[in-house]
Amino acid sequence: MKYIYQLGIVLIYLLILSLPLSANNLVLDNTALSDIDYSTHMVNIKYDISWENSWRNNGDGTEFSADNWDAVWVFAKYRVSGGDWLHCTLATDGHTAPAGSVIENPSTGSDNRQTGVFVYRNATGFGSNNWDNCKIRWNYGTDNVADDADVEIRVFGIEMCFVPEGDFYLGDGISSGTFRQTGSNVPVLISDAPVVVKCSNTVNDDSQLEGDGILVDGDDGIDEDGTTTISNPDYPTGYKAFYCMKYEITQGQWVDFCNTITSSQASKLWYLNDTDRHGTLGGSYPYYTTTRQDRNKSFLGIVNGMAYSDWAGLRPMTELEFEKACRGSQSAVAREYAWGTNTVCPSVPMTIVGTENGTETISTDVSNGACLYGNNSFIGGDGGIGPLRAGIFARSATDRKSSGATYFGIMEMSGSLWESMGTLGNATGRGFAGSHGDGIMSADGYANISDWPGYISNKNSGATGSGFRGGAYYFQDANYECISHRVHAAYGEPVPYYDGGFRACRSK
Ligand SMILES: [Ca+2]
Ligand SMILES: [Ca+2]
Ligand SMILES: [Ca+2]
Repeated sequence: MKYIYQLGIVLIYLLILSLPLSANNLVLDNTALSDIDYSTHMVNIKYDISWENSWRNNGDGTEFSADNWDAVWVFAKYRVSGGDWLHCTLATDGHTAPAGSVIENPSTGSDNRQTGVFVYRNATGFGSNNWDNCKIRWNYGTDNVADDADVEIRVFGIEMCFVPEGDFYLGDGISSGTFRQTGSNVPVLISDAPVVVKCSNTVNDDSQLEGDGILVDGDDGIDEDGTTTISNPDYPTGYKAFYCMKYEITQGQWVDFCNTITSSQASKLWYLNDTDRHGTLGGSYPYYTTTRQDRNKSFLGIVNGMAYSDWAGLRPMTELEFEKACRGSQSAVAREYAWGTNTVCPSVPMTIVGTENGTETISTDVSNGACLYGNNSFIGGDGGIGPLRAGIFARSATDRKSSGATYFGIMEMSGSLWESMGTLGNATGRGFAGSHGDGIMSADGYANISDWPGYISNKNSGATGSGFRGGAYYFQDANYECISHRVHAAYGEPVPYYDGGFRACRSK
């Protein structure tokens, strides 16, 4: 869909590209520019947005009395006269939220660039959102776009869940490598007071974490190399509020990403491999395609995930945030999964019902804990072994166990694909200061945020500072899916494997 506008006395041709995104029924369309102000060099990017199974809860009087909700991270890319796609710097005010919605400006990074906004419900409720004529204010003057430029716009949305500020437990007392208190395998409470975090037996953490431990103060950061003085006040400890992607990155999201970067960047990040249900990607730059938009994207490691995070204005999560996002305010359960119990669905071949076009379902008894593991071939659908559609276990009006949902409604944190994130297990990982991506990768397709885990060795395809959590479809041993299992938590692996996925987050 293309529009040509004539605004004011200056002819401005605005070729607007409408890009519906299908990430579990999230649709952004009817994109247009409006309300241009030549004196301030601002213009509204208008769009309609809808998605299903949205919610906003009021607190129940516990520590998590702040609301919990799902949201969409909305950001936009532009290009002038068919040049490279660049990131739209938004204004910090002047957005228009339709009735029933909120548009929230996020915290900004050290460069003070506003890379996107969060859109979510303005009141308690559950169901579909359908908001027309949302407007976000683009400060095109800051981006050095001329008033008479020929501009194309693409608007993107990523479903996320809000994780409020509050105390939480690290460790489950028994999983391999679990975080623990000093003296025993007892889970450790992260609060706004300092506490020493250690880990149990593991082969990948450094001697500091396994030995004396690391001082963690929820709202004040960590002591990177010991147990006495906070030296990294910006380390994302999980105590402070953040948003976490509701799903692992999908094939559709990866296609959209690779079609909106340069060809040389895409040559580093686009990867064809037919192993384990990944052979549904095709096409060529900048017209990459997938026949399975909503399938979780495999063959992603920390290097790929950080590139996506930088481009989207997000950041990697830490393994502390991972446990907070799963467990919430609840007490730790020995060998617990993302849904808060230690039972898991049986490792048997699952049946996919329907064509895998985003409407398919799973017909399997998952009442004891829904997740994908066990290395079994599917019956029905496309068959084979590998990842499923994002959120396929989600069921309304049931408990967390049968949906596999975390305390905050986040999906596939146990099973599906391994997720790369920042580790507490070595110095590089502990140097992570939680900086956000600025929308712009390096020319050669890497994230270029200096404090991110793995950044220093990025150019050599390294991954020091990162590790894996949450297990994957490949494992027959369900212990890998436990949320405190840390055997690979400091195992930086640069090569994107068949069972590797990624999700990003953003500080509130
Ligand atoms: Ca404190
Ligand atoms: Ca996962
Ligand atoms: Ca960057």
